Amino acid sequence: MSIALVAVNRNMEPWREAMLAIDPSLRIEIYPEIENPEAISAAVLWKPPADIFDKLPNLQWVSSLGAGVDSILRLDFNQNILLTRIVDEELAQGMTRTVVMAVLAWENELAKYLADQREKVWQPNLDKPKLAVGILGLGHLGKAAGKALSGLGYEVYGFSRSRRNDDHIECFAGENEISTFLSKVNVVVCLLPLTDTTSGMLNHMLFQKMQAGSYLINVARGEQLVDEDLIRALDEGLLGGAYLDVFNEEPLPPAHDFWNHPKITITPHVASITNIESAAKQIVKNYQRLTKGEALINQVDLDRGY
Ligand code: NDP
Ligand code: OXD
Repeated sequence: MSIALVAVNRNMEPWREAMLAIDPSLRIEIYPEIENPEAISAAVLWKPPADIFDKLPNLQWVSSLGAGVDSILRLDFNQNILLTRIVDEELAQGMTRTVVMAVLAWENELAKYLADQREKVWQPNLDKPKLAVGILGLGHLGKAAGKALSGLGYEVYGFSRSRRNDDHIECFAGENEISTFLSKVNVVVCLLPLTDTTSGMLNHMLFQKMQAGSYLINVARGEQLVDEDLIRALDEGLLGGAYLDVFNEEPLPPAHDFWNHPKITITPHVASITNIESAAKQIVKNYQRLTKGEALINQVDLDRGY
């Protein structure tokens, strides 16, 4: 039995080394140089090619290389294959720091002061907004970000599919409560998994339910945002600004309107980067469990899609 590492345009050699450092007996091959595809029973995938499941016909288990599994489930995924993802403190800490950075930059008008500095302009705004932050998605990452923001003294609200309880976050759940949730906040952070339900969820109708001039932070998936609706909402003043780390098309095409929009801040899908060493530990542990016939950790519910 061998493991395939499949992440096109990514150097997977450090992943192989990290996994072999934990268990030198593993047989690991890096796609597309797979000697015997029939012998591959497990694969670590990131944005896999569309025909990957035809090329590796005997997979028993697939792990995402990150937290999201949307790029795997959008393919013709055989429901008999076990699917796991990375759930990791380092990933949560990285995401928390990015979300905190985006909230602090908005609160402190960093973009305005950077522009003022370039013009040597001294123009303090002494009316800082009082921020109430709403987090869409109270999973591993959303909860961690919410806790940190609450620790910094922000009011924090959260929205999830099923009801959650949290010491730091006032929790809302389900379609009936989304309007109330949105009415309470002036910053919305998207940390939802991409599923059929969340695709296109960040749209004009949702923006209308937020307080006028709210800030949108999307660090989840680009497909959750309707690009034209964001431009419209910013131009109408419905939203005050947006921080975007993820995009419908990545890399963001040079001609896209987001690049030059004065109210949009862009980073290239780097909100939180999977730590190779800690992810390798989980992957090797799961592989060992698979070979012993034990239940895997961080398994994805294929019916829910996350
Ligand atoms: P989890 O699966 O732990 O949490 C998902 C949360 O979203 C849960 O609270 C879930 O509700 C909620 N949710 C799912 N569907 C809905 C819905 N339709 N309506 C309301 N709430 C919903 O995910 P993680 O926190 O680990 O990760 C979230 C996403 O972040 C990943 O899927 C990935 O796309 C993205 N990500 C982005 C990175 C980047 O660098 N930009 C890095 C890492 C991740 P419930 O609690 O009821 O199940
Ligand atoms: C992830 C990501 O899902 O990096 O882990 O986007």
